[in-house]
Amino acid sequence: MRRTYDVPLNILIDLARGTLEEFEEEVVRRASHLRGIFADGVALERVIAAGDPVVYEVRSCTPPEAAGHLAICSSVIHSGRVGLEYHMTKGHYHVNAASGEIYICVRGRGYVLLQDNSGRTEELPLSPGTVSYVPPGWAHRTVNTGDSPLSFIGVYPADAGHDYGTILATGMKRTVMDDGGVPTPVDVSRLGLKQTG
Ligand code: PAN
Ligand code: ZN
Repeated sequence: MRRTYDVPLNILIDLARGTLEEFEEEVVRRASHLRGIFADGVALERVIAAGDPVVYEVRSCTPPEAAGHLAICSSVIHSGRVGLEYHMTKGHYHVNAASGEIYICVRGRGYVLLQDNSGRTEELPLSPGTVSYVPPGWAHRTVNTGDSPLSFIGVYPADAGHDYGTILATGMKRTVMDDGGVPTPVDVSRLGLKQTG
């Protein structure tokens, strides 16, 4: 039965996996959905040709997209690399710029990369128990730097909307690279590679 979210209710999270057990929508993003996201487009095409792995999966509860309601989702980013970068999400601004978000990390290790449209950037490390506060107006992208899945729960205004186009057009300033075995936040320009797609 589809939930209408007009009465109080509980939603179950599988705490071992860090995923919603009850949800209305699921999105599976494979490497081939992420052209233009990674700095090393050649490495990405190799990963796609080698089997096009699932990079991340998002389950969402979908209350009405109206002021006052809160959307809840779980994201699992599988461990993996594209060139010197790690598996990561597309990243987005919220269309309604007044919408913030919180991420509650349940499993794994990584970073949430943030930037605002005045050029400020921030990287917040993620590990089980971290609650990351994304203020209104900050784009956010999540990176799994570990050997196991990174899972987190996101809570945000149901009418936030997702703007992927701005990040696709401009890229994000910062990324995380494997620097001699150490996941290190760096300027994308440090990678010196061309994006494709
Ligand atoms: C998250 C993200 C999720 C996937 O639920 O949507 O982690 O990332 P992309 O949407 O950038 O592909 C969230 O921030 N929602 O607002
Ligand atoms: Zn968001």
